[in-house]
Amino acid sequence: MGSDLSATIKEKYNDALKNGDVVFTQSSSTKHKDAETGTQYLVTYAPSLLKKPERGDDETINRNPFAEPEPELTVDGDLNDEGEYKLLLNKYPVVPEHALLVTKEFKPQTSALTPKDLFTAYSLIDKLDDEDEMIRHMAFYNCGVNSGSSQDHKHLQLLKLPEKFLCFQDKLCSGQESFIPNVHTEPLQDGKLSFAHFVAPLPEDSASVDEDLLAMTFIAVLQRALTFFQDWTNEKPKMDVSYNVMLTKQWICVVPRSASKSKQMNIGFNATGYVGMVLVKDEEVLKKIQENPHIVDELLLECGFPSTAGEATTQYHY
Ligand code: B4P
Repeated sequence: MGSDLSATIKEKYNDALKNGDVVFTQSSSTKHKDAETGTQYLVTYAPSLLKKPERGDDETINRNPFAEPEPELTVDGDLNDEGEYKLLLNKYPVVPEHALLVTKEFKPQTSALTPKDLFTAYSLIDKLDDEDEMIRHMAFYNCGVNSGSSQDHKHLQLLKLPEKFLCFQDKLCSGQESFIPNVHTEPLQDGKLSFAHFVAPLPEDSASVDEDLLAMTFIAVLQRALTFFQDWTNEKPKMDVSYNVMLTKQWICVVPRSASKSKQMNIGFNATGYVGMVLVKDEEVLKKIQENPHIVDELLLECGFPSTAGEATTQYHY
């Protein structure tokens, strides 16, 4: 499909939308700045999603929408003719042309990303991004029950990033050379944010990015995230391993997760929340965030783990 991938997705999406095969959710988005951390949040308010069934509801049990996806949503039934992936449209997008990279064979959403998963996602972003037009995409993977995922068949998601939106990871990586974290060099973490997140900048030139580089970088950041699930104290022996992976052409980030939803407010997060894109379904929550955007940082901490910025890995048991 090459460079016309973007046109193929657009055409498929427009047809599916027109024919009612894609169910687009209307929303309104506003930007808010957390004065304490300097972080920008894009808050998307979509009240109609409150009615959507969630993980665990009767309607969501025993149904795998990716086993035999609707042809109307299938952008490519065998991506790159490799027999490994399908590229689908998200049936319930909030952002147009939201695509899903799904394994052809069933694999669980709790399994780690493989070098091939990472490189396939990176190659798709590389085809879809347009530097001249300032069009950027992010691939993300919600792994494990506390990550915000609702489907158990392994899938990554591909989303166009909002125009003129800088994720905190962009600021963190700005002006940084790419590197693979190791025992001497920690992944980047923004010391102002309260929740743990591990970021590594990627090479500027996509020709220098291959499966090995992505795999080594991913494993290095993932290992830091997995530290939180090592049962050193036996305090939480049954905690499920859950994390979010976010990948752009500029960086890769892993965020360990302790909960999919907040207990203090009616809001949950998937990977998008941990780049500052906050989906809100409840009006009360929207009002609270508007009054004090710093609440988002507190909620992200509640659903994640405390930051380890400034600590050496040995200090947090890596
Ligand atoms: P998961 O990883 O399992 O779950 P999710 O993206 O967190 O979405 P969820 O379903 O929990 O919905 P939510 O209310 O949080 O991904 C499964 C994906 O498969 C979803 O995208 C789902 O829509 C899609 N899907 C389900 N049935 C399908 C079918 N039959 N065919 C094809 N695809 C199917 O979020 C609602 C929507 O908004 C989701 O699409 C979500 O990805 C998106 N979203 C969440 N936060 C966002 C943000 N901040 N900005 C933009 N979009 C956002």
